[in-house]
Amino acid sequence: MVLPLLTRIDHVGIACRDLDHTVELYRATFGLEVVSTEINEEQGVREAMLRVGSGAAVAGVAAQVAAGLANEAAEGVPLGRPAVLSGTGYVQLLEPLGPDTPVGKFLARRGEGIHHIGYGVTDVRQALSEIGGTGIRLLDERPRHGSMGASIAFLHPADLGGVLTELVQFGADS
Ligand code: V0V
Ligand code: CO
Repeated sequence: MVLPLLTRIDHVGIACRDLDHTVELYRATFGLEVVSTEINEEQGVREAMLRVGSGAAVAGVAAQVAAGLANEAAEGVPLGRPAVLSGTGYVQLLEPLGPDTPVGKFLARRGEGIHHIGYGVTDVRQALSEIGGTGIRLLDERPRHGSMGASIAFLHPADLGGVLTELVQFGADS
């Protein structure tokens, strides 16, 4: 097994009642732009992915660090936190397709807010096998179709401290 199984934070899923309104809120407040909008019937959602961070800016900071400049001088990033300097993540805004869907039920029970966290994995099938072997309940025994062509699978929140957890693999046939 290659550890750790989780390679990055891919996205934070946020339940909302009105996708268009919430997209506009994130654009007006943070300047975030939508890179993908999809309807996923199987998951019961209309969802938008908003990219946080850009490859160019990350590369710029990384180059400064590689050149030996103090991190504090380069963007005020403290030393010893390379994760801050690399990678791109997403905010996933989720509007339910109906009340009897995962996000519809969540909204009725808890209201708007953070619904799940999605972590990158190298091989979602392998990760499911490894994680299932630890006794954590798998909500998906096999990968499903996710946003932007990813293969995804969910783990039960009751076994993970109340956090609905999603595994995300890009570049696989799901
Ligand atoms: C429900 N519960 C949650 C939760 N949703 N806890 C933490 N985070 C959540 N998001 C708790 C709820 O408070 C109850 O706890 C208990 O689970 C049962 O609630 P329920 O309303 O009766 O719901 P269930 O059991 O029918 O379904 C809950 C699960 C379901 C998590 C099993 O939502 C599910 O299978 N979700 C996975 C699929 C999904 O969420 N898809 C939408 C995102 P107490 O009160 O009993 O303690 S799609 C997506 O992210 C995509 C496409 C992508 O990223 O590409
Ligand atoms: Co998600």
